[in-house]
Amino acid sequence: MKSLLDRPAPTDAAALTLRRGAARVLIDNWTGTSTVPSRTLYPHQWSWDSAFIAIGLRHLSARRAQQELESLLAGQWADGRIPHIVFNPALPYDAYFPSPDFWRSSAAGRAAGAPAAAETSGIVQPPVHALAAWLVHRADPVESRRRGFLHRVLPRLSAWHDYLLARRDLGGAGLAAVVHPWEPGMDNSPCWDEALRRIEPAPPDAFQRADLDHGHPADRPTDLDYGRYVRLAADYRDAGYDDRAARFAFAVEDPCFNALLIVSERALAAMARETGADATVHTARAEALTRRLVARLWDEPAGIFRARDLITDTLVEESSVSGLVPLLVPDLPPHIVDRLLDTLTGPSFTAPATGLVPSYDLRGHAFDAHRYWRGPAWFNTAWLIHQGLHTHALDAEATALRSAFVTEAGATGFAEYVDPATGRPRGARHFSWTAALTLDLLCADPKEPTP
Ligand code: 9WN
Repeated sequence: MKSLLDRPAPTDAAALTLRRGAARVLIDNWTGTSTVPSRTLYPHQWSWDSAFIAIGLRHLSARRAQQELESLLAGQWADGRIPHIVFNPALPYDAYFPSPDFWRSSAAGRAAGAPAAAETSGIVQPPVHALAAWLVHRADPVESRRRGFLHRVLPRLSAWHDYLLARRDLGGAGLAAVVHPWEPGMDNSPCWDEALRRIEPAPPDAFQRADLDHGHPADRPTDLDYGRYVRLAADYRDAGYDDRAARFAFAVEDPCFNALLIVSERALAAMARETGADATVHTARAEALTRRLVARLWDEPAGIFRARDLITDTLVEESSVSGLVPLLVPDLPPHIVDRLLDTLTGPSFTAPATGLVPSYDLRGHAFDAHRYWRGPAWFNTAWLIHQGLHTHALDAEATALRSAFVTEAGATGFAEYVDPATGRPRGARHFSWTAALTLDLLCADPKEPTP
């Protein structure tokens, strides 16, 4: 990619207005060291949000994009995990639930290597970070080299992947498992319903939700779901966040999570080549992960990747957008790419009103156009699928999705998600990753290859 100064400024008036609007959201949500997903609903730093945000910020300031990732990495644990939230110590506990006094990371996570200087959660989110770091480097390689950015982040990102592949290989087959519905980032997906039914919820008076102060109850998970989220997180905390000691009641191999790990391993290989380090370990891992993803999670009759529930060792018979994200993986067998495209463009995932991709099968029994990850269309998954379509030279489909994305992002004031049937905005507005990824689609070269 050319450096920022070498790239032509956009001349189209509508694109310029959108670009300014997206930049405004990112400026308003910047805290001085990182970007909050939303000033109201999510006032701390979130892990995969920061990666998506850095991908957009690189078009405004490569330096700030580096800082976004490095501030997140400052919350990394000694065992390699990148926590899903790094808390802002200046905010009161009731700004978000679960708050630092619930996670108690610096005390309960001490043996697992939680930092003493920052309070964080103890669970993780999808590994988009190495992909983001590579894209940030590519946006301004001169500035990146001058600041030694890759030299600083490569060891930390390698340790993060080592953690996932060693401590989180709970199925013993070489894929990373998630142990809480917040970890795959698609918290309330119907994919987790069956597994969650086995969990005894925490009693309602044991916790106080903060999300309903800012979000509409119809858009958010139910109290019963929250009770189960709390139970799972508290049990993990009480086991010292120790993956070898904890007895996980929820353990799943998720296709989106593992596809992102593959692409991020490829990004680590690219970073290693760039810095003169050994890339072969990362290339070999990406190849092995790709084979395992196909062997363990591809559902041939359904034409989509599915989550594997490790407690029952069965594929979860629900189709969600997570199962389409592996389009990102360059070395997928060609017939799988063809089948994924059929599913993406078929009746289960075609939302004519918006042209975006619903988070769950439009014809599925649990489809809900408003409620969190149970149907609404999200912009981060659209961006990932857009990159995947380009990866497989499906340029016409990628262009159509890009156009739907920028139209809906602009029309909804950078909403967190939209009703795929009407295009109405839902959840938070001025949502950071929607703005950041809009900027990326407006500014990045669509032919820039995925690592
Ligand atoms: C819990 C911040 C996060 C996203 C997740 C999204 C939502 C949190 C919540 O918001 O989750 O982590 O309170 O619902 O599901 O993907 O990272 O934007």
